[in-house]
Amino acid sequence: MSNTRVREDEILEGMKSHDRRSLAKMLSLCEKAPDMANEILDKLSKKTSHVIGITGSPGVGKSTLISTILDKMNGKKIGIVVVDPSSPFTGGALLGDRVRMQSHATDKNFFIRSFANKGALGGLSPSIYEACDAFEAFGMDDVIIETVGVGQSEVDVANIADTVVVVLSPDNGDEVQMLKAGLMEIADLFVINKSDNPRSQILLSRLRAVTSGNKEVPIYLTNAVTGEGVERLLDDLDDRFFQISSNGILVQKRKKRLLHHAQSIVRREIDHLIQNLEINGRNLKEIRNQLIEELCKKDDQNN
Ligand SMILES: Nc1nc2c(ncn2[C@@H]2O[C@H](COP(=O)(O)OP(=O)(O)OP(=O)(O)O)[C@@H](O)[C@H]2O)c(=O)[nH]1
Ligand SMILES: [Mg+2]
Repeated sequence: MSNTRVREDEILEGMKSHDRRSLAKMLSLCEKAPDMANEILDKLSKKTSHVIGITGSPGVGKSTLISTILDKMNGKKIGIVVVDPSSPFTGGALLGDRVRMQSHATDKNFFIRSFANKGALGGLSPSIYEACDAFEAFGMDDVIIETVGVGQSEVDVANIADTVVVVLSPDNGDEVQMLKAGLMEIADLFVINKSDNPRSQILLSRLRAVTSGNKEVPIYLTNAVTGEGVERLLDDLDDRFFQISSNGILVQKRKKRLLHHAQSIVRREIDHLIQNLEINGRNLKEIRNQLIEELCKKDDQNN
């Protein structure tokens, strides 16, 4: 048997016996060798976890909220995906996030994993779909995905999450005015975090005014540092999962997720083909570099 096959079998067996090291390997495969990851995942039965996307502008308190949520999870098994905001917007805050969240990393019920945000146009990395499947195959009760609400990633998160939580904060000036239509559309519920800031009440009334007339989107006020309001949010998240499981919405969401996952696999294959394409013995990178050089030369001559 080849080494790769032995490794695949080890991961498969490890996943079945809830071995955390195997889950770690599985998640690395999701990122580095998604085809192999999918092959293993196909052989595993999956729990339907509640997949919760938590999105919002940089610094609104998403990671702090997730840490507080984890504090309150008595015995629930949770997988957490933090989409590495490798953009200049939030690069600095990332280390802080990790430190806060990592205080939970040794808890055997939680598994935290960062993913590079390398999807096209700032969208989510396609490996997130496989990572989500891996957490479900491991038997997690909930899967939480933190993404920064800039670019395409917040819209993408709606393609994978069963419930999208949009977090706002009174720190960010008039956030309601800044709320992009896309974010409004994908929100299943809003959280106004940093309720200790008195301006949160103004934000609440503005948000109520903007959302009235649209679909009913509940709004929660939380203080992620003290935990105020977080329990109510968690109870309602559980209730919502129960509701969407029984009224057919979850089935629709899962169909949508499958479709987007399939599209992401096709896109990844095409990307791979393009990367490896050769024209007259030269790959695309060489051709592109030569083109850039020629264009720069022309530009120099014109100036
Ligand atoms: N006063 C107050 N501060 C908070 C609250 N929640 C978070 N913070 C602080 O806000 C800052 C940013 O919190 P993070 O949890 O890193 O925010 P984030 O949304 O994950 O940020 P990015 O991942 O960079 O987008 C930290 O200094 C937190 O301590 C809150 O409810 N009240
Ligand atoms: Mg964060």
